[in-house]
Amino acid sequence: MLKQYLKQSDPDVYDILVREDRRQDENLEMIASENFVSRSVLEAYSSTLTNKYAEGYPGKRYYNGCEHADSIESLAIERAKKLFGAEYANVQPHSGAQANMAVFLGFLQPGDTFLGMDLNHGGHLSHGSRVNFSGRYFNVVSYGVRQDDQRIDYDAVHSLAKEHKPKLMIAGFSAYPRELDFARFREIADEVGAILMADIAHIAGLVAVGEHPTSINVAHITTTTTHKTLRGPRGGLILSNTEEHNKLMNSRVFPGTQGGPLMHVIAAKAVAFGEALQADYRTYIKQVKVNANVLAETFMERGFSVVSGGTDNHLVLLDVMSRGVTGAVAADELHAVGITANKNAIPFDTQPPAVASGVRFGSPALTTRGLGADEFRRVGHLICDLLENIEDSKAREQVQAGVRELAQKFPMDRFRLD
Ligand code: DSN
Repeated sequence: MLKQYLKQSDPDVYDILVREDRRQDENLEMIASENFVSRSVLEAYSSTLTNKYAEGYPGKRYYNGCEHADSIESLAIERAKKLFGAEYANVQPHSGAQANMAVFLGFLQPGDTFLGMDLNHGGHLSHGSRVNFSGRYFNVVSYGVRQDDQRIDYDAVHSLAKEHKPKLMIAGFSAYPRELDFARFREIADEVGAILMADIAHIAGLVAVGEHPTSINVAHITTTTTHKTLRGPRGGLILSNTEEHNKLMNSRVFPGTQGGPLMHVIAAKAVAFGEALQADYRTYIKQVKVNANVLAETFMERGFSVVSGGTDNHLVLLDVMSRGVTGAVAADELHAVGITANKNAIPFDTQPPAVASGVRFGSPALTTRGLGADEFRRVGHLICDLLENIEDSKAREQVQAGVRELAQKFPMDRFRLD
């Protein structure tokens, strides 16, 4: 419906949107942080709630006319609490970074020290990168992974915490393929009197269905995005366990860091949380893990080096430099044959971030599209075929044909409103 009007009124925008639909149809989406939302999520997202200003919280708004905004936000909160087994939820953050900013504003003063995972070892921009607000306004101490097995060195985290006495510690990542030990993080946080924030943006879907140990009631505060494994609209979420922390987080989201909430996005979050509470979502998440594992195994069978020797979650970090190709070249070459993934630093990378030695792959989007273990094995081989024959145009054509065949076998129509 939406696009039929747009086609008439604004053909320029319409054309771009149709081209994006086609791109999603024709390519295999393997960016670990992306997914495909359902039609129901899209419908809620494109609802007239986009027109409504609703500063404040349900029952305590600054403007009138918020009765339905109140209902939808209350429903989203209840579903989020049920899904994660949390006492309190704030569904207003526009993104994961905004959720994190609200936590920093709640527990830290400018110049205070916090401990987060190094971006180059798999952390996130908002966990203390020098170019991000988190690194500009606070004193950042970073932890990383061990060189030998590329897993988080909890003893080193412990030593850093004792030495620097951070006020806040972050357990979370954007490129770490292994389970996080939230209980160990909390033990360390308690010893030094720090608040523990778990950022489960990548693994929220796994946590929700018990396919990754939960951070709820282990960390003081949990932040997440809603659009990665959780398969909802783009956005953020904060979960907490006590009334005191809930009040603090609410005030730091609004008026602390945001103005009016995006009510149409909150409606779409409610739909996505409802979907994640269904039994088939658990089946989906289990398949996400199986598929990522198959991909890692395929890479290793073909002699490629995979960071940490495999995966426990939805992502695989492939060390392409060990085969003489940079992450940037590998990601561009993959893009040229229809596989979308991103270059990524690997731990102890010798290349600058814009070049990088790795490529990060994720299974969430293609699993939603319907690909199973056999297809992921096939995709893994196609990726290796390309990376092993980067100069060979015939090999490239064969890989491209394989990608096209898979894409056609799993059509995307059911993810569209028109
Ligand atoms: N851009 C996201 C990711 O790809 O992990 C994190 O913000």
